[in-house]
Amino acid sequence: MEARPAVDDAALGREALAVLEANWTGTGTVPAPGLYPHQWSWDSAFVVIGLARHRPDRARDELLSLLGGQWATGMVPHIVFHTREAYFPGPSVWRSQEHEAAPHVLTSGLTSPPLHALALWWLYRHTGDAAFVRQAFPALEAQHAYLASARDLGGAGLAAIVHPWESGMDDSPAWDQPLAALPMIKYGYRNVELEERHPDSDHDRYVWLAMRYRDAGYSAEYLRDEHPFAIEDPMFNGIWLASCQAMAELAPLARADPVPHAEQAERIRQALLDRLWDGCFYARDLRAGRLIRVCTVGAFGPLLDPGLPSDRLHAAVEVLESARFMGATGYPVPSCEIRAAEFDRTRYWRGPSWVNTNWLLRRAAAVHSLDQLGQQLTNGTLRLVRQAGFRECFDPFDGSGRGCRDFSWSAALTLDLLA
Ligand code: 9WN
Repeated sequence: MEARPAVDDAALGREALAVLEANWTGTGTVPAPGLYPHQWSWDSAFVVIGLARHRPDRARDELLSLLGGQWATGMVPHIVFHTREAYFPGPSVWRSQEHEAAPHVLTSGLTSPPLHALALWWLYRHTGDAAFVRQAFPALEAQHAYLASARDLGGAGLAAIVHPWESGMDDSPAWDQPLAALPMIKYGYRNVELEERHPDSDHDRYVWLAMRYRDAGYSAEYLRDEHPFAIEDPMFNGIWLASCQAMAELAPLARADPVPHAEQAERIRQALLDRLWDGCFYARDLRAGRLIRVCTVGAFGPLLDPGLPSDRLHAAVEVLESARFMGATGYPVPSCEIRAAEFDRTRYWRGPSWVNTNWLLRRAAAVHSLDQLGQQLTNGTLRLVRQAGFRECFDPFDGSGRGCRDFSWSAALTLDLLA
């Protein structure tokens, strides 16, 4: 494992700010130099959270720049292409410019976990900038209205993801079964970096799914009636619920009605409990009509809800602290339970620990006053970045770094953990 010279908190904070400075393009923060040369949606929300105390000006620019990619439907895309840097799949695959609802800036056609209202709330909490809340609020209201209308494919109050990329956890074992049910596609697109991340067949299926949606004109009716991948994910919906609660709290500042946002949060809570709970939260495959019984870090998304009934909270925390997750590894929190056949400590969302999910779980611990758990998550995460740097993800057993270096959300959330 790579050794780094010991750094104190102040030096670590300076390093984190330097990474974010280097990854700022003048319009937005790229997730990492090289592999990810554009603005990714939930990455940006994490950057806003991390910069809230230190660079509120930059945090505001980051959020507005991302929201500049919002479609007239309210959809906030998972990638905004501010530059011409090559990336696959890039603008020529998504062809957003051919869609009447798309903005001038080029974007992908998919969305991503709706963390943005929680990020705005975080920024307000640290700056008290009500004018900015008023400015950003309508776009986030539209984002939530889009999810409620175009993505409630199960009709019960949850938003469905229609592509693994929309989960932010693209190669999670939770998507193995629904992907395997798709036809075997062979495009033979070659991208060495992506091939290291995903087996060929998965990548071809990712592209095929995206192109089917595109060719159907990114239509909500097509998603409802035909699209073969539709999943209610507990992390996506747990984040959405937390963002609805954030909207309810911010609404008075924006001279808006908090009630619809609070009601939306309650609908999501009820649907999470009714549809995704069976001893822990699982994703539901709407096309196969069943739960996907592999327990991943996504299972803990609903813990972000302060109103989660205490029996479910305690049962879920027991799983989190057990030898299935944190109890068995030296570092928090493996992205898949380690006893699952699919667990792989070396491959992205199939085992490694991530700073962003650790941060979300630490937030969940804070809303439930689980102080010891929160401290364990904070200390373990800081230990990872101190030892291995701001890597994309980490081996949960020995803490060694994996994926990209100088990864923006690892740096941004470190700033928050140090505060
Ligand atoms: C596909 C940018 C993104 C993150 C996701 C992470 C990864 C892309 C990929 O990188 O996804 O969008 O190439 O696998 O899984 O969470 O937003 O950092």
